[in-house]
Amino acid sequence: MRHFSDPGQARHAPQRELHNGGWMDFAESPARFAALLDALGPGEPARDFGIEPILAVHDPAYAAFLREAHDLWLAAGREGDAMGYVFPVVARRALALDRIDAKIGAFSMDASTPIAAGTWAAAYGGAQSALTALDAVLGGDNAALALCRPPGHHCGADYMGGYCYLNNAAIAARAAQARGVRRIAILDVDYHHGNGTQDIFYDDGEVLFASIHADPKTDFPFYWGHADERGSGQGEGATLNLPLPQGTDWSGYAPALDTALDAVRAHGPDLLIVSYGADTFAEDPISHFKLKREDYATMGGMIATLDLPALVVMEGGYAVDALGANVAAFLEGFDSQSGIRP
Ligand code: SP5
Ligand code: ZN
Repeated sequence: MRHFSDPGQARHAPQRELHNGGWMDFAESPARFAALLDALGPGEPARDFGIEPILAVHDPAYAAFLREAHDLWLAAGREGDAMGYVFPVVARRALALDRIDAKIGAFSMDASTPIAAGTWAAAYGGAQSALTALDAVLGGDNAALALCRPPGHHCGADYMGGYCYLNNAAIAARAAQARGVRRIAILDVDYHHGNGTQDIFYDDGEVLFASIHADPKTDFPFYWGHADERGSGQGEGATLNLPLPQGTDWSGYAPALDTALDAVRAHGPDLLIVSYGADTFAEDPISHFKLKREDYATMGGMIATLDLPALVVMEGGYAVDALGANVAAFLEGFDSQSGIRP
């Protein structure tokens, strides 16, 4: 399958993140993007579909904040990356606070999603990559890959978190709907639960969100991704969470993937969006599953047997030296089974 990206995606380069009570080097580094381009080749450039498809998902006030936050940070006399340290649990948007720290807290869910000088350019470029890859699929390609970076699945309509600023999968889903493809399945195979994507489509019965991830009882993002979260209102039953324990290898993963694929088939979508994270890899530095490289080929092949037009959107994966090969294995597995009916 063809792949798409925007050179601006390299411009997001925060220095460090806060967790477990201390600072560590920012795991979602520009080196990830370079590794993907090294392994897969340069691919094709994203086209610019403008801000409108982004605002079909994200609150305009949140998008404006993302755009200006680093400038406000510098104007407040700060150095380095903009980061929050107070997070409201009540009245999240009831107050229009001017101070940069108050804005960051109101628009975020964690302290490991810093805003650097190039963050907006990279997030915007990544969203355009997803829209360009979607356009390839709607134009007749059976599948396309968007090398989004930063990732997207942790951010909601009006909050950032988990290294994510714009929800690329959600933006593509809404853009597809605007072009008449109403029924969509989003399959999220990143190690972490895609809480932002779940939030955006929680009440929506047209968009199935099915996710396989580390049990939030032990892993980020903790407050979402439990098996009893199944959607609400019109979306009741259109959210499927399949949490798995730390240490899960392919023998534990494959049955969950079968369950998720059954749910996708039952939903009867006209488009599949895969939120693909390679942080399920055994050697991932921040995660605790035990998948091997060859498992990604099997995974890609199983997903291809759905025989649906597919947009693959890059999410996490922090074993930088192995990332390109892990994504390539997924693509090879997918492409080898694509067009073969089960
Ligand atoms: C897109 C994506 O994969 N985001 C992940 C965000 C995870 N952020 C918090 C990670 C905390 C990991 N702590 C484990 C420490 C290992 N020594
Ligand atoms: Zn992840």
